[in-house]
Amino acid sequence: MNEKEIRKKSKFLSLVLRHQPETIGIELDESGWVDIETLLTSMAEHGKTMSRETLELVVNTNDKQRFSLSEDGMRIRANQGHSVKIDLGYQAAIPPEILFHGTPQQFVGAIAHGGLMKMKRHHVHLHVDEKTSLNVGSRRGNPVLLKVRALEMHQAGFEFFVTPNEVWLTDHVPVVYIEFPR
Ligand code: HQG
Repeated sequence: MNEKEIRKKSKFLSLVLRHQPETIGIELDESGWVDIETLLTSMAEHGKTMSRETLELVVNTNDKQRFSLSEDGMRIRANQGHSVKIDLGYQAAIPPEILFHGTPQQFVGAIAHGGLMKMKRHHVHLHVDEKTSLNVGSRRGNPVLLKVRALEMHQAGFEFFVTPNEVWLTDHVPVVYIEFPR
């Protein structure tokens, strides 16, 4: 299987494990998990047949570790990025001093007014490194790198969560904690 095919399968898994499980008639539990047998059977019934080996390949080679298997290997879930209502159960954590957020140029004006908002997702997504953030921002336009004074926010009582693949999540970043490039 080539990279393009793997990416396509990963996108499909993101769709059903984060946004629209109903397209293949499955339900996620309250923490976002689904039984792998159920998932693969339902995919096959909807013309999206995938073997267990392929599923594991997609999970293990994923550039951003988007998915996790349960410890017993029976279940799978997306690590973050859901629009369906679930509770990922991540621990609150103390963020580093600075976290980054990459956004396309066309959103910067709105962010300068309302701060960073979670939009359709459950949280605002922040990263520890500039490169990842710039990649995120470049998906929809010319990327602009915003710096968030995360530790200061934490000290002021804002809650942060960290995912297994080191995406930092928070509810809202008020404008005062954002440094915009000049
Ligand atoms: C922007 C991908 C207007 C925000 C990536 C972003 C990431 C505002 C967009 C992960 C705003 C939402 C998350 C405001 C924020 N006014 N626009 N007040 N506040 N925005 O995709 O952070 O491939 O929901 O800057 O790699 O871009 O899914 O969030 O541009 O890690 O695994 O509104 O998604 O990972 O877009 O991306 P998104 P994001 P996956």
